[in-house]
Formats: sequence, structure tokens, C-alpha cells
Amino acid sequence: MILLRAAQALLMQHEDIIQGLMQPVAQISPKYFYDQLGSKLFEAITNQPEYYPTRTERILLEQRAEDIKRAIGTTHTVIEPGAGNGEKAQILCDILKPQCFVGVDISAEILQEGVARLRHADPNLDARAVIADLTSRVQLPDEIPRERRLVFYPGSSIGNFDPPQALEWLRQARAWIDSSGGLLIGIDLPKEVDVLEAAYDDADGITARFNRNILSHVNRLIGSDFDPSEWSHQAFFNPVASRIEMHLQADTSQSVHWAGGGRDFVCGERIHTENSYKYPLQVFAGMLRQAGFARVQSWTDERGWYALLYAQP
Ligand code: AVJ
Repeated sequence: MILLRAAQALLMQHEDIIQGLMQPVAQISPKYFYDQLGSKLFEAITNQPEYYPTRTERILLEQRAEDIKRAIGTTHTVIEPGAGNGEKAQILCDILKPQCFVGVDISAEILQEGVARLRHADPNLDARAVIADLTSRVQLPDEIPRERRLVFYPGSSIGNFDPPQALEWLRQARAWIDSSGGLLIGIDLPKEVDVLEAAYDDADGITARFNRNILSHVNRLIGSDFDPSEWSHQAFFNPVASRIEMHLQADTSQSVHWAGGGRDFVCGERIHTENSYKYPLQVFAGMLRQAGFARVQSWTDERGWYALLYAQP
């Protein structure tokens, strides 16, 4: 039964990827960036001098720890969707000292390692891993206590969703908590275009490798024959949608095949791989209210580049 469900999930993933590739403008969901190499490359991106969000958020969290702790108060359970290696969870758990931590992620191995590390750092912490795809609705296990939950969604991860999906996601976060709970979320703010574009096109070319690696991952998932070296990394700010867009652009005209199909790409044609929305603070606070969070507090770094928001029902 479990095997059947796993096979079904793989089939759906297969369909989902091919459907995206067959669109007039081909697209691949950014969730397929994160195979083993992709997760390593993303970690390397967060250490690039141009990629300010991770660093800015960490400094903000550390510098405002006392204020944030005071605002949140006692937390029984921290729930972190997309917890990855648990690095940010460690910082937050040091501040809030919850009894229970629940990491939710699709990368099972990295998550399990992260959760194990958290448990090792504090043997009293009841740290658990829930393996789930966060782009669909996630049901949390019943044994996780309902009271005093804090949903922690750092890293501006919400920026990958289109605004309607982001609102849907916030409603899900609201459904995970009761009136004693809250949401601590990090968002990247609009800023000078040069700063934004450099963050998604670092001089060492790590983001370019990260973008191209999605094709190797897709090759493994659907048995296609993309040649990543034939594609160029593109990243630019779209001011109308207030988002960074990443694309892969074909350097030559080429045919790509997969079992049961394929597609021709002309030289210069693009595959859209990612959007990263940059919300003005007040716009995002408005979305939180729409999702059922009545009280919103926020902290911003001196440059006004990044914000942490604490939202309560
Ligand atoms: C993990 C989605 C927050 O949008 O900044 C980094 C992903 N893509 N560089 C982001 C990413 C290219 C990142 N998020």
C-alpha cells in the first residue's frame, strides 16, 4: 500500500514536469532545484557575498532576539516547513527553548540529519521530521500538541509562490495553529534593482550552476536528455510583478527527448525556473490579515532590506 502510494507520487511528479515542459513557455517548478547537489549549491549560494537574504535574516534574528522572544512568549512547539538542515531552527530553538520541534521538508535525508543534530544539541528537545511536499496541503500528525505552536517560515521561502498561492499558504499556516499560536516569517523586501539582480547572479557563478542543475535533476526524474551546458542562466527583476525571475535560455536550437515525447527549443528560447517575490512590508502585512492573522509585529534591518514578521490570530 505504501509502495503503491510512493509509485503514484512519482508518476504524478513525472506528469507534472512534462506538463510544465510542454507549456508554450516551458516551465519547471523551483521545487526540483533541490536534489542532493542542488541543496549543496543552495547552501553555497547563501554564503556568497551578493546573496544577502540568509545573512541579513540571521543577523536580524540574533540582534533582535530579546524583542522577538518577548513578543512571542512561551512556545511549546516550533513547526518549520522547509526546515532543511535545521540550521535556522537551531538559532530559534536557542532563543525560544520549546519542548518540541517539528521539521517538515521533502528532502528526507537532509531533514533527518538536521533533526538528529537538533536532538543532539539538546537531548531534552523532542525533535521530529515530517516528510512532505509543501506545495500541496500538509496534514500534521495528530500527536503534535495543539497549544502554543509557532510556525517558523524563514528565508523568504514564501517568495517562491505566486501571491494567490502565498495567501493560500498563509491560510494553511493559520490552520496549523489555534488562538494560542503564531507565525514567525521572513520576507525579502523590494530594493535597488542592482542589489536584487546581483543576489541572483553571483560573480562565482554558483547561482548559474544551481539553475542549470535543475536540468540534470529533471533528466533523472523523467529520463530526459537535456544537456545543461547548452543552457545559460538568466536572472532579472520584473518590476511589474515585483519579483526576481530565473530562466534557462537555450544557447543553440535543440531537441530534447523523454520517454513518450519530447520538445524542440529554438536558440534563445527560455525555460522559466523560478520566481522570487519581493513584497513591501505593508502589502505582506495585509496578506497576513487576509489569512486570519489579526495582530502583526515586524522587525527590519538598518538597510530596510529584509523583514521578520510575527503574526497572531
Ligand atoms: C529559497 C526561495 C528563498 O528565492 O532567494 C536563491 C532561492 N534561488 N537563489 C530565493 C534562490 C536563487 C531562494 N529561496
